[in-house]
Amino acid sequence: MTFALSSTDALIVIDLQNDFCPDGALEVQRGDEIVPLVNRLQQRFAHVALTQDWHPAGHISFATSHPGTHPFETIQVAYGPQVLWPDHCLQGSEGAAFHPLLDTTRAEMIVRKGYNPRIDSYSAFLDNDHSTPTGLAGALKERGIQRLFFCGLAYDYCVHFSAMDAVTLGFTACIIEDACRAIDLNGSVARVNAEMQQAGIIRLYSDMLL
Ligand code: VGL
Ligand code: ZN
Repeated sequence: MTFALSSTDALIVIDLQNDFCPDGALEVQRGDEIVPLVNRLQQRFAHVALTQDWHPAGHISFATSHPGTHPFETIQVAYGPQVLWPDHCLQGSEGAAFHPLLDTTRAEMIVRKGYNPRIDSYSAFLDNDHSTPTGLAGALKERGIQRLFFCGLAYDYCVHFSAMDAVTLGFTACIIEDACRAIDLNGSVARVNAEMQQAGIIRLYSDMLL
């Protein structure tokens, strides 16, 4: 199966930042491998948006903000369970910068998320309280975009939550599997695959687009 792309399709590149690549603060294994493929995919789309995880010091998702906790533990916060992470993607830091080989020239929007110190934001559309919008959905809808293709890091966190919210917000959502890499914490990949299948999210491979 191949996909014919049109001007109502957009590529959403999630968090392709240094801290999620090898030797980064919250390394996703082989996260850097997808950069050349993501660059080629961008050439195929009339619309490209990038997201950037963008946390202040002392962010609620950092284990260091909760004495006695450790990274990768889950705690309860006001909006529900929150996985705690190593400090990462600090606003303005080298770790928060895009991978140096990522082509950022084609993006018509760069959406920053996770800048509220008290709410984490995995999704490109809504904070983890599921009520504070980033504005991306409105911007895409105003441009007449209906179908979204997701790639980037991490498959089982920010890519997954973005695709799920996209469906809820009325978009058709597709994930380009080989243009993602996963954290895979406590079986998260198997869990999100089941959830995404249930939600009608289409998983495909880049050769269907290139
Ligand atoms: C992400 C954990 C914490 C991601 C961001 O981009 O998937 N994961 N912050
Ligand atoms: Zn984060």
